[in-house]
Amino acid sequence: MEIKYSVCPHDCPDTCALKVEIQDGKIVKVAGDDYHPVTRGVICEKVRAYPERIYGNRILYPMRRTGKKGAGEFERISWNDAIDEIAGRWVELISKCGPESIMPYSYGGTEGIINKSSMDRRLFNKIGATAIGRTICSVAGSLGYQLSYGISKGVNPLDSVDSKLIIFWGINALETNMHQAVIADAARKNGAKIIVIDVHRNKTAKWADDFYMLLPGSDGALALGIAHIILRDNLEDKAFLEEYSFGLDEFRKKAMKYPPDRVAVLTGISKERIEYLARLYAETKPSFLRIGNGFQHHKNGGINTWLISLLPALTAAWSDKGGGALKSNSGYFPLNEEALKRPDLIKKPVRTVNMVQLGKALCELDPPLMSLYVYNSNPAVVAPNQNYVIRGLAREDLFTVVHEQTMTDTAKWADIILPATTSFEHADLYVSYWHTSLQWADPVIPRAGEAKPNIDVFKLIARSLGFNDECFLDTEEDIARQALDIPYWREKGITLERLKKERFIMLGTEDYPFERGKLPTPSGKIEFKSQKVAAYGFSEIPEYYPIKDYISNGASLPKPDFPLIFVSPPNHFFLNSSFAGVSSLKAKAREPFLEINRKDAEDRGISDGDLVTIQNGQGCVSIKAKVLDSVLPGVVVSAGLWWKDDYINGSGVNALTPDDLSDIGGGATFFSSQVEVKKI
Ligand SMILES: Nc1nc2c(c(=O)[nH]1)N[C@H]1C(S)=C(S)[C@@H](COP(=O)(O)OP(=O)(O)OC[C@H]3O[C@@H](n4cnc5c(=O)[nH]c(N)nc54)[C@H](O)[C@@H]3O)O[C@H]1N2
Ligand SMILES: Nc1nc2c(c(=O)[nH]1)N[C@H]1C(S)=C(S)[C@@H](COP(=O)(O)OP(=O)(O)OC[C@H]3O[C@@H](n4cnc5c(=O)[nH]c(N)nc54)[C@H](O)[C@@H]3O)O[C@H]1N2
Ligand code: SF4
Ligand SMILES: [Mo]
Repeated sequence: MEIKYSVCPHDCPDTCALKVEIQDGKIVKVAGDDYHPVTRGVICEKVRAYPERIYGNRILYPMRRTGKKGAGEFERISWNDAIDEIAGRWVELISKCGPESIMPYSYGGTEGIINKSSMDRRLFNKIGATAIGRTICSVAGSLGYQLSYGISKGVNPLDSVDSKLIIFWGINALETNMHQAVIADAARKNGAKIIVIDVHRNKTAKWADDFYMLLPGSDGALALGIAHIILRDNLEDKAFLEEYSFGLDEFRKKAMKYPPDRVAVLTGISKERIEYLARLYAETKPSFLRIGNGFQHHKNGGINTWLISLLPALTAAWSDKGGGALKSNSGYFPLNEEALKRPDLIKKPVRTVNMVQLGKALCELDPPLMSLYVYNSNPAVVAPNQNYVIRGLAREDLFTVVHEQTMTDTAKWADIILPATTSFEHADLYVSYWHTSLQWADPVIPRAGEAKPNIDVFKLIARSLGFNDECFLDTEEDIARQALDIPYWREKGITLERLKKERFIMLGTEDYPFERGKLPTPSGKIEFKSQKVAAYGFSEIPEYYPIKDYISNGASLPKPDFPLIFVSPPNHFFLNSSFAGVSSLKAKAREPFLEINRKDAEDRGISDGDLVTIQNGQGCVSIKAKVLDSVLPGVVVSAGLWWKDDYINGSGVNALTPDDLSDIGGGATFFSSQVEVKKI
């Protein structure tokens, strides 16, 4: 038995350090690294099941489509043939239709910097391919938070153990950020109170001390209501605000328009409960707001995140260790993006497609996209407006390449499938968007079959296309060195050599956003008023815009036809759509189901366990209903992201989600979906 160390590559805030047990060259157990101060030997059950994922249904060699598009019939070919075919088709497309007829599509399959965003960007920049805007996850919330603080930096989660009030706002931490829940539990043992604000009673809400169930997308109204009470009752920290904030006077006028009785109507929370929450927040120190992705997947998600992120400024929560907020901590990891991605290789400006609107891009773009190269993503399952995405992938004249570890719903639509290594089979550099450790992982097992890491494939294609730039020869270690080659890392004495020796390096918290006078906002202060937001077409003082002002999917039909808001958050047992092909995890997750409130169920003659259809102008999903009081009337919830065949009618939750864009940043609006539910 051999013990080796690795890093979890998945798109999860925890970025766990892993301890891997290996027998006869095979992984037999994946556990948490006991030495890592955040992981502390504990990981989720998804990654504990990894041996099944590595040695289960892997794609082991390159394949070419033999049957009809989407039929899933393929023949084995050699790597040489696969690369020749891809390069050959692209050379032809570039000369006939121009380089912008080719487009990459990727997201967070691996969060390793090297295989996520280095050689791929170089190659597609050099080609002059259509660019992809990677907006599917967190852009609206990140930009919203940055309107306040100028950068994605917040509380070091390890410090939140000292907090006395922890609010999980739109985050199902127990399932999606488990180590934050572990830390919160330790804080609770020291007397902290844990509160959850969410649209349904999820696992985290059941575990918390108090739960506020509100109407989808009404978070901005709640934040204004809390601000109203704090300012009305003189509970704000005047000295802190005087020194570190900008635009408070005008914000105060706005907040005064949100008294508790009005906010109660907008949010569905009673005015007494709103009063209680605001006082508790203002009077408990340190207070920590863990801001999640839930509400920023609505059409008003960016501005709502801005509003929520201003609350810790009102109370000067930032002044205490363990106090403040945390949306994303990616700002602690600046990298040398120019060296990684080589934007200088772009010869002339190219068009950009928003990844949220893949169906539209494939079906409507003029001049059309003629080739799609998918890696690190499973758009047939994860992208909104699924039926439109499938219509695009089904185009006979679209040359689709999918580089994958397993036979996903997207891979079935490929013309060429390429086998990808897992993170245990290749080296990479890892940052986290939650904790503050930089990590390195070497491969710990041999590559499965003929699988190759992303960067190797991009290098082969570059060579085949005759690209001689030296950057197409770089190894993983070359790229990692380039990524860290900026003053930030040099000043901290952090090099690849040191990282490889130490495996992980924890950064300090000296760069907190409230660091005196150094905020990278236009005013240099926390902004209650923003000039930047005008660029998105909103007023300089944050306002609450209800989602119903934006809702448009199924707009061709009158709104009363789709009176329910449909929320489809991620699944405890899967990581987005990854792991939804792992049998033991699927068995634990049982089957997809819909949570519906008793009143909505009664109105529709639906009983617990009935089969129902969820429908709107875009699609229809057949599913089992659970009648519960865990959601408000008017709201239905179904956790994703099962693969399509696991639904009775072969249609997943994203058949119902809109490809409309969020208020700021062009983000995804998965949860602002309108539907009707009917008994089958
Ligand atoms: N087990 C597991 N962990 C994961 C993932 C996974 O798929 N599975 N995915 C990873 C990824 S990529 C991400 S981005 C994160 C996402 O993890 P989170 O930040 O937790 O975000 P979500 O789970 O999308 O939504 C969180 C909660 O917000 C609620 N919500 C929906 N609309 C609203 C609203 O209007 N207001 C409020 N207050 N709440 C609302 C949802 O019901 C849900 O309970 O998790 C990561 N971790
Ligand atoms: N309805 C609804 N839809 C959602 C969400 C939701 O909450 N509700 N969440 C959204 C969010 S927040 C996100 S981040 C997206 C996530 O969407 P994706 O980033 O597409 O996430 P995954 O479903 O995990 O798919 C990643 C794929 O990459 C593959 N992969 C892993 N490592 C490698 C590698 O090294 N090389 C290659 N070539 N492939 C690799 C995996 O096998 C997997 O199939 O989904 C979004 N979709
Ligand atoms: S998915 Fe998240 S919690 Fe699970 S091992 Fe990976 S980083 Fe840790
Ligand atoms: Mo995400």
